[in-house]
This record gives sequence, structure tokens and C-alpha cells, in this order.
Amino acid sequence: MIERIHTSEVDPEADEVAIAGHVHEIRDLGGLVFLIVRDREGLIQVVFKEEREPELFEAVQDAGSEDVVRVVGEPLESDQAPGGVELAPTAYEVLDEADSPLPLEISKDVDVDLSTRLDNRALDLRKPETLAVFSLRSKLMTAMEEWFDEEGFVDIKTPLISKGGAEGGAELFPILYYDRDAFLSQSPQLYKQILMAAGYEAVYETGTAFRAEDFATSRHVSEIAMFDVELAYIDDHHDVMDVQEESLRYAIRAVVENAERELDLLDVDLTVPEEEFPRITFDEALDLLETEFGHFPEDPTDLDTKGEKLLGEHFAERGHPAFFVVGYPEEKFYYMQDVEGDEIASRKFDLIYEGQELSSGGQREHDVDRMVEVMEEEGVEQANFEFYIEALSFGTPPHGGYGLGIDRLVQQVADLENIKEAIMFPRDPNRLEP
Ligand code: ATP
Ligand code: AMO
Repeated sequence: MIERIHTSEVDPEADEVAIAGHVHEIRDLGGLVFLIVRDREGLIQVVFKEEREPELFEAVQDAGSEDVVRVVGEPLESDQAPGGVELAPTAYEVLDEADSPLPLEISKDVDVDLSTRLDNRALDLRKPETLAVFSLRSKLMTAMEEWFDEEGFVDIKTPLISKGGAEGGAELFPILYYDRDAFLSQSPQLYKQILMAAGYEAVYETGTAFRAEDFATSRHVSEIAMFDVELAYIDDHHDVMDVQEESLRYAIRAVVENAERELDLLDVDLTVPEEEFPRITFDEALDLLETEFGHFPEDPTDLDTKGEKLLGEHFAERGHPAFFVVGYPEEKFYYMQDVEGDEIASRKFDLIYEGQELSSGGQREHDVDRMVEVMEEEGVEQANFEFYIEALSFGTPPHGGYGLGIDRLVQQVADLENIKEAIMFPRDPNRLEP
């Protein structure tokens, strides 16, 4: 490895250090050149003085924005330098020169629209604020997985190429699989349930789901990072919500504790949802919207974006950034447990976090006969589900789970306007590259 330390590790007491990174900014003041070098951890200022180091001063005249350089130097405390320390160089080396001009400014805080940023994503990803999003995302999901590992959940991987869809046929991306038609997976739903039948008891998957939705919203994408969970021997859907609630609290707490720098850069004041998440029924949600806001969702069987936002405000004011909406009376789906005489009509729940749906889940139908009945009522093409129906017919414990949209979680935690800012290379109906 090339010898160097991170800019964040530079000790002002050290005799000499080596750092490497991109040239973030050059300020030429005549006999004095300030070179701001950027690495993954931050920025450091290197001061080249004509009088002090004439040869290096000469060499740095050719420096250009985004060149990759390595500098050896003596750390000096300095009130004016970013981070309070600067380097007096003893060696300067260019590892690679960058072309100019840059299609997108990295160091200057100029307002660029999201579409331009995404067109130039390779450069946009270099911005410290953009990098902070992905560093935060990494820490968030490491913590999330850590919670599930510690609780004894098995880390699984399910196929991304499938014969049919789990979530209904309209949103599938067709592909050619050798000489047959196949589809990109919408959800690991069938497989995680098969694993419950197989006795794996508790599983999680950090995976990818594809939805060919024709959207133009700030919360939908075509390729989704999905965190899926399934657990067996539950009493009911409340056991699943407990898992969702505790793991989310743990992951957010980890970000507050371990991603201070990222949160600062993003100017986010994140609070850990320590209080129990309220659990309201769908009917109670509709009542609240009507009485408090005079709002009626256009489709009376589902919450709309505005409804989620208004309810989010209602609960946020009472100290709850997250809450569950439980029991969608009209929503019947083959894998959802539908218990006659059940107080809440269906055992489906949605988690709303910061005014936006973050996950859906529930207790599943583990009685195959009842499931097949619902499939027949709904006109579900059973041919694509034979392997699933069969797997569940050989003894399946009561179980449930949920799917959490990771990109939406990062969007909310990092307080980003658009979900695409939370994805390195997002896909939408118009964007297939970069
Ligand atoms: P899920 O598919 O799990 O329900 P979702 O957040 O996409 O997740 P939907 O029920 O599809 O939830 O949509 C919830 C709300 O999001 C809708 O009521 C609508 O307000 C908004 N929405 C969804 N899709 C679109 C779209 N294509 N265009 C505009 N708004 C949309
Ligand atoms: P659902 O279809 O509700 O449930 O998806 C779960 C979560 O995934 C996210 N999500 C999306 N995010 C961005 N763009 C999209 N187009 C998009 N579609 C979904 C949302 C949503 O809450 N099998 C069930 C889960 C389960 O019951 O276990 C499922 O896929 O955050």
C-alpha cells in the first residue's frame, strides 16, 4: 500500500506525516499556494511557501482541481486552516492528473439540480456531502444487520431472477432467460416464507427488488434496496412490529453515536425514536385525518402521500417520529393472514417514519388451503406459485415479516428531498446510466 494516513488522523504533534487524496481547492496568493487536499475522511490544507520550499512551490504551480496527489509534510497547528491543522510540505507527488474543465464543481457550493448531479454522478459522488450520505448509509445498515445477527437471525440470499411476481403482475420487469421468459424479482416474499416452512425460524436479507412502476415521485425508484425480515412462531403481527421497532431504534441510535461527522456535514439533527411507536388501526388513521385535518384520501382503502405526511406531523408533534398503521380492511392478498372476526380485519401493517411509508409487513397465511382459496378468489395465476404452495403444505409454523425500503430509510435519516440522492446510481423510468 502507498504509505499515508487519513486527513482526520493527522496529529499536530507529529514530526512528519504522509497524506493522499484529490486536490479539492487551490488558492494562489503570489508567493504562497494553499492546496486543500480531500480524502474520504475530510480536508487538509497544505501551505507551499516560495521562500521555504522553492522546488515544491515550483512543482505545485501545475496542480489542477481533482488531481490525485500525495504530500509528506510537517503538521502545524493553525487557527485559519480547516480542522485546525495544516501541513508544511517536504515532498509533493502527483499520482494522476485530472482533465479540465470539470463538468461539475466539487468544492464550490453552487446549486445544481438533481438531474444534472445524477448525469454527472461520478463527480457528484466526490462531494463531501454526497460521500457523507453513503458513509451514513453504510453505518446505518451495518448496525441494522448487527442487531439481527445478535438476535440470531440467519442472513439469507434469495434469487433475483424469477418465474413470476410475488407482489402482483403489473410491475414486473421481463427478461430473457436463455430461451424462456422470466422476470426480475419484486420481493423475496415467497422464498422467505419457504424458509419459515423449512424451519429456519428467523431470517433477514439485505437485497434488491425491482418494480417497473411508472412513477414521477420523490420516493419511488425502479431498483430498490430492500431489507426483508421473516420470523416464525409468532403469536401475531405485533411480534413482527416489535422486531421492526427495536431494530430500527438500534440502527438510528448507532448513527447518532457513530456518524456525528456525517450528520454535521448533512446538517441533520437526528433523534433516536426512544418512545414506543404508536400502533393505530387504519380506521383510526382515517378518523384522525378527517377530524384533525379535514383530509379524505382519494382511495378510501389506502393512505395517500398527503395522508401519511399529515399523520406524520400529528405524531411528530407528540414526540413520535415513527408509528404503525395496522389492519387494512379492504386489502386482501394471498399471503396475508385474514382472520374472521379479527378486531382489525387484516394483519397487515405499514410503518410510517418521518411522514413516509417505510415498510410493509404482517402475519402470513400459513394454512395452505385457505391461501389457495384466496388465490382463486383473486384470480392469482397459481402455476407460478406451485413451488411455494407445495413448500408450505408440508407443515408451516405461524409466521410473519416485513420488507423495509432501505433507500427510503436513508432518505429520511439523512433528510434528503429525493430518494435518488440516497442511491449511488439510481434507476428510474428515464435513467439507465450512469
Ligand atoms: P407499497 O407499494 O408498499 O404500498 P408505496 O409507498 O409505493 O409502497 P403505494 O400504496 O404504492 O405505496 O403508494 C402510496 C402513495 O404513494 C399513493 O397513495 C400515492 O399517493 C403515492 N404514489 C404511489 N405511486 C405513485 C405514483 N406512481 N405517482 C404518484 N404518486 C404515487
Ligand atoms: P412492499 O411492496 O410494500 O412490500 O415494499 C416494501 C417497502 O419497499 C419500499 N418500496 C419502494 N421504495 C422505493 N421505490 C419503490 N418503487 C418501492 N416499492 C416499495 C417501501 C415499501 O414500504 N413483500 C412485501 C413485504 C413483506 O410483507 O414482507 C413487500 O414487498 O419502503
